[in-house]
Amino acid sequence: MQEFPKGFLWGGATAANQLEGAYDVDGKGLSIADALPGGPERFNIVDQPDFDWKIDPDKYTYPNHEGIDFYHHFKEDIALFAEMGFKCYRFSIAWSRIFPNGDDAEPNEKGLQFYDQVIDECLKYHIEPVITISHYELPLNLVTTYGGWKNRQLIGFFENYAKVVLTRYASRVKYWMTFNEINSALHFPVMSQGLVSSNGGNVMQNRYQAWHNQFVAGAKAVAIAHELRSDLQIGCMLLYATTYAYDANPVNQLAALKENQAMNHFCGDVQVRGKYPLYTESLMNHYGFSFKDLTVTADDLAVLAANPVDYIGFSYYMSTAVNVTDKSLGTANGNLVGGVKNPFLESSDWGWQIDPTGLRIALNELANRYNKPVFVVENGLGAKDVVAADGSIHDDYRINYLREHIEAIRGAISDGVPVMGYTPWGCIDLVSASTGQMSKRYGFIYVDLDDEGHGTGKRSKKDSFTWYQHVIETNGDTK
Ligand code: BGP
Repeated sequence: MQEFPKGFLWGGATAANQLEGAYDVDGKGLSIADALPGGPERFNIVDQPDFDWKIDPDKYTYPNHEGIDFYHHFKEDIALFAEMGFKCYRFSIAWSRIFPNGDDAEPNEKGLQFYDQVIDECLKYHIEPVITISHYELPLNLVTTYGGWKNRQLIGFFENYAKVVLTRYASRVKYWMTFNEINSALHFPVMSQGLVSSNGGNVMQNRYQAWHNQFVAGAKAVAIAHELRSDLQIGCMLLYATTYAYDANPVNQLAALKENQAMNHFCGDVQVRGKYPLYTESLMNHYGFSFKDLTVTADDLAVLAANPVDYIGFSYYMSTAVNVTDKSLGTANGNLVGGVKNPFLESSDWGWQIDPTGLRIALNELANRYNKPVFVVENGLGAKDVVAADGSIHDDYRINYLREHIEAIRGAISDGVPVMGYTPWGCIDLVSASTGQMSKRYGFIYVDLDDEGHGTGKRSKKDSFTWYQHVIETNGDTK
């Protein structure tokens, strides 16, 4: 049987805004995540023309404000990760802890000290930190005052922020990523770009302008990182949903190819190859504008060309299928990707189509497209867990999902794909990005909190905890 490489980075992944809590503690400013309502309201805001980002406790709940209070429990939580044998831990830095308003002249030392402690706690157990610089937590002021990422000024603010955190932590942290799921903005630009419909203009042009600014900002971070430490690895992070044509109808095949270009490949093509792909103009024309309509300088293009990322980090939860010829087919749900229901696949409670083979395909596609290492930095099953009377949590459905996906990674390795590691999402239960609530759980570690944030916050081990511990200990035995 194909073995996992020595030094394979087994671990888990989280994001600051979904677990830290302490949203206004020690000088932290507000971020987008702090102003997003929990529950069904969350997804509706993107199309509310008058959405104004005002925190309104009478109208909304804000589960991110407390999270799972990792801010005060990180030692206990990292000790549990260590007990599972984690080789790495992927987390993000909350930009608004470091620059509370995003445009501040000086960083907030207390915020920097918090991540000093988190990093040192990981290193104490020989856990390699893997840091996402920006994960759906843009400082709110950059949205309300500057209009989000479509404003070029954000390039400078981000560069400043990236320089501060990279300089502070680079000697202790080798693995980094720039923007979480940068391509998710195609469908939901709120969390990653700070854009809502009320920004006006051609909404798709806004998104592509915002992307351009993010590409340049990310490339500048890559330059800073490599200057600080030549062996530092800094990647992009893509939301990858393997996309099939529903059938052999060439019309559907072409539609699937276009969908792949728009969703799965565009951002990676720019960030990994350092230049815009050949299909750029056709893609933009489809949305009613031209590349010439964007503000892009010659210097921007030079920065992109000089600073491609080192590896491709990506999240993988599901696949999707495209059919433009038969309108009677039902839509498959997903938080950020749609498509039609694939009759060969089962779905999670939230309608996400479970497809381990799709992960093997994704790994082959990405590694061979770019000829660079790939890192599965998110994967997992969101499910409702039940605590038995004796306190145990039997999450065999999660174990089955993860086992099949790890076996798919093994398959990809046997196909010749250089896979750096695997960090399942939400290794400890945390607030869901799409629902803003707790009951959609991913963790190996259960956290006693409900959708209203009520509960003891106590951590307990699910069955998957011991199972994953064995996987890591044996470097890949999933039995
Ligand atoms: C990705 C995000 C994560 C995470 C995950 C699961 O899109 O990068 O932040 O939350 O999906 O999604 P959800 O929490 O909506 O189930």
